[in-house]
Amino acid sequence: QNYTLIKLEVVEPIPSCLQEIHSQGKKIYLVPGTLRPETMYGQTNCWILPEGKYGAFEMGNGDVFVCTERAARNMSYQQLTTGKGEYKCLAKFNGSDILGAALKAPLAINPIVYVLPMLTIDENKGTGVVTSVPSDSPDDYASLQDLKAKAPLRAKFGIKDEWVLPFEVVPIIDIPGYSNESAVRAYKDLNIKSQNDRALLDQAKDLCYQKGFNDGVMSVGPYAGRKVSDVKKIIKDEMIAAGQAVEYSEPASKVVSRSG
Ligand code: ZZB
Repeated sequence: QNYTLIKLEVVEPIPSCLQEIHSQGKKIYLVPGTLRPETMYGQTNCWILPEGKYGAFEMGNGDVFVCTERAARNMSYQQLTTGKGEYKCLAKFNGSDILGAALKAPLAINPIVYVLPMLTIDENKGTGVVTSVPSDSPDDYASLQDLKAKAPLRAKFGIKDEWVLPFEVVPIIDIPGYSNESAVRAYKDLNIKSQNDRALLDQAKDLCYQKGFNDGVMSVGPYAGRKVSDVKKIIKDEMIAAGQAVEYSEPASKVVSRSG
C-alpha cells in the first residue's frame, strides 16, 4: 500500500511526554498515513489508539515523527531516517498520553485540530496514526459522532468538550447527485450506529472511495471545480514539495484484512 504521510505539527501546549524533545528546538509531527491527500482541507481532528504504543522517532532531516515503532522501522528502509534499519527513538509513550494535543494540520480549513481516540485503529497498518476527515471517511464520521453523542465516552478518555463539540463536518468534495458530505450520506443510508459497525463501515468506505474518485469534484482550495481524479496527484505532489508530506509504503499485510 502506498500512503502519503501528512505532517501534523504538535504545537503548544506540548504534551509532557514530548516536552523535552520540543525544548531542544525540534519540530514534532504526528504522521497519519492516508490514501486521500486531496481531502486534507476537511480535517477536523487526528486519531490515535489510546492503548496503542507509540514513539517519537528522529528522521534523517531532524524532523521528529510520532508513529508506531513498526512504521519507524519501515521508514528506515525508505530513506527517511539516517540509514537502513536505523531509527532513533527519542521517547516512548501510549496513545493516551497525547490525547488532546493541539496540531497544525496542513491545508486544513480548521486552524488547529486535536488528538482524539479511535478504538478501531489497526496498529499494524500505516503509522497507527490516522487523520480524520468526517465529510469523506465513514469511519471518521462514525468515530466523531460517537464522541460527540456520548459524554461518558469523552469522560472515559478525559476528552474536553472543546476538542470535539465545535468541530463540524467540512464539505470539501461534491459528488453530484449524491452528496457534498459523502460519508455522512453513506452513514445515514446504511443506518450505521457506531464506529464498531465494521461490516457496514467497510461497505460505506468502498462506496465513498468509488464515488469520491470517479465523480467527486473539489469544492474548496485552489482546485475547486476540478475533478478529484484529476487533482489528487497534483495535491499530493504539492504537499510533498512544500515539506508538508512524505511518501511511505508498506507491503500488504500478511494478516487477512478485516474486509477479507
Ligand atoms: C484520510 C482519509 C480521508 C481516509 C477520506 C479515507 C477517506 P485502507 O483502504 O484500509 O488502506 N487508516 C490509515 N491507517 C489506518 C490504521 N492504522 N487503522 C485504521 N485506519 C487507518 O484505508 C486507508 C485509510 O484508512 C486511510 O486514508 C486512513 O483514512 C485510514 F476521505 O486518510 B484515510 C472512503 C475513505 N475516505
